[in-house]
Amino acid sequence: MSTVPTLEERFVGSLLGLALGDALGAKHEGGILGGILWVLVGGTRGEKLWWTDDTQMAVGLAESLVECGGLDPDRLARRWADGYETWRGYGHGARKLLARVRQGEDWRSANRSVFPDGSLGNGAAMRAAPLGLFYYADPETLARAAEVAASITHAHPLGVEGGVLIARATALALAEDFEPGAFLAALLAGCRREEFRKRLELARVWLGESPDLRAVSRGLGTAVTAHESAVTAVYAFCRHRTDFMELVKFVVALGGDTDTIGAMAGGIFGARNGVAALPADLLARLEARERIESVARALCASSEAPGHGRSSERAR
Ligand code: AR6
Ligand code: MG
Repeated sequence: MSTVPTLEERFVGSLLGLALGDALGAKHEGGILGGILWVLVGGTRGEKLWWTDDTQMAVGLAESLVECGGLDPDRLARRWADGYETWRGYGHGARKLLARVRQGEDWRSANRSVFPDGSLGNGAAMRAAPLGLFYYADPETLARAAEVAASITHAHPLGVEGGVLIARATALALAEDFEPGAFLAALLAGCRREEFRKRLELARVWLGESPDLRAVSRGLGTAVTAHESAVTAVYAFCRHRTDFMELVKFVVALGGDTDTIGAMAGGIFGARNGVAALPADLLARLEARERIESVARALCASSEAPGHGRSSERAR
């Protein structure tokens, strides 16, 4: 029988699960054409499993939380802008916005420069796991920090809600006692937007059923928008919460934004099951595995450090 993972193993599992879900989903995003494009830009060079913008931003966020002892949105915005790499496959809005921040513009204006009401893409949700890990013991600060971190690039209320939902789901997955019905009920209790609420309700109904792929993708969505992908990832995890490869296969079979749904679901899966539940052969091929593992350990140490509550005041 497997043993219960430690908190540190869950932190490591979450960030590695996110990166692996992203890397495995990447060559399937956008169907056959998307796969060809990913190969052409270099994402599947050799044996390595290369990750996309999802992991690039999640790792940047985790490193920033450790370095600053909490969320410092100005430094985080600069880190994300400096870490931008074209070939990772950023969303069009995110690419333009990060270029403006790199040129010195404040994120508070840049985040409405492409879409006047802000982005509602799933970019805030795809990278939210480190926030759920770092602030897991303080749900109110977690929600506030997730809102601020989301709005650096995703100022639209739907984009923000996606970031908050995935951060909260990751934190809830760390709980000792876990039950999917209670997990979805807790997510619903803290969810304000109808676009997310109706999908969470559907996911709750589906816990007792096994709807086919078509029903899931129609009912929950597989798009690049936050409300049409974040709950899909939460549901995918609820359906395949003990077998990582079954989870990835399900996400890939759903189609659409497979890397990002894989990243969100993988981060929650890893927080629940720990690193030992991830396939070792694939982890050995994962890009920058040591860097991810090391920041996850540091994140765990700082989340438990004395003064953590004080430093998290910066999230206000
Ligand atoms: N109005 C209309 N369309 C919008 C709006 C809006 N307010 N906001 C976003 N879109 P973006 P992301 C559409 O660019 O969320 C990558 O593959 C618009 O078509 O902010 O960071 C990532 O890995 C825009 O280009 O990017 C994710 O999988 C798109 O939504 C995915 O793309 C994405 O918003 C989204 O990344
Ligand atoms: Mg993506």
